[in-house]
Amino acid sequence: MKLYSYWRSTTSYRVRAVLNLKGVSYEQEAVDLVAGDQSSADYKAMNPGAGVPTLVLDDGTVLTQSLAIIDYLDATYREPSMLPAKAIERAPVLAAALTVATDIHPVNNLRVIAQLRARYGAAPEQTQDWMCYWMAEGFAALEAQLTEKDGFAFGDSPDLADICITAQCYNAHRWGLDLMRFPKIARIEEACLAVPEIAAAHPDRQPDAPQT
Ligand SMILES: N[C@@H](CCC(=O)N[C@@H](CS)C(=O)NCC(=O)O)C(=O)O
Repeated sequence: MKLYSYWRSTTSYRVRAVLNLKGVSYEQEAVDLVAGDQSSADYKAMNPGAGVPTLVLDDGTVLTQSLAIIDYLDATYREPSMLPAKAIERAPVLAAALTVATDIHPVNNLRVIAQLRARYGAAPEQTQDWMCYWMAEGFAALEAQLTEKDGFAFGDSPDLADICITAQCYNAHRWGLDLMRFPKIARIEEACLAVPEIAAAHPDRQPDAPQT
């Protein structure tokens, strides 16, 4: 299978982490978001949402939306599971993952920042303030939801919430949000990055990341 992704994309990071945890082999095709590759006609024919990731299966089936891709992977490659089997335990994990995926990420997306700049002339410090404001709002809500004791968000192995949180932490560092204010989240990131499969999904380790 082929994953269309961008090294810095947190939604791509989520899917890479799950593919790695489940031991699924895949090739990556870089979609350069800064160059605007996501808006090309060819790419939009595959992913009309003009975002990464897109997963193309070996039979040519195209999957979009990181959480839908993860759901497919979780149903197809059962171990390790990304969600608890019991509905009562699954709900809080999904709630935490969705806090990242639907409350934080959309207002922090590249296209939103581009519009803030283009329509309102936002200066770099204003876009940084915007990014950190929404991440801090979401992280404060998350911090109150998580049952983390000394490691993962809810259980004793990484689940969907851990993956979404860890990916979002990359963006938090990138934009200068101090994670000391969110000790559970900081510990979750540390625990997740100690897992080799998740560490291998980190943006800096992707083939399209700038080589330093
Ligand atoms: N909800 C979608 C969001 C996909 C998305 O927009 N990804 C970002 C990168 S993290 C992107 O491609 N942005 C491109 C843009 O805003 O132009 C998902 O979870 O897959």
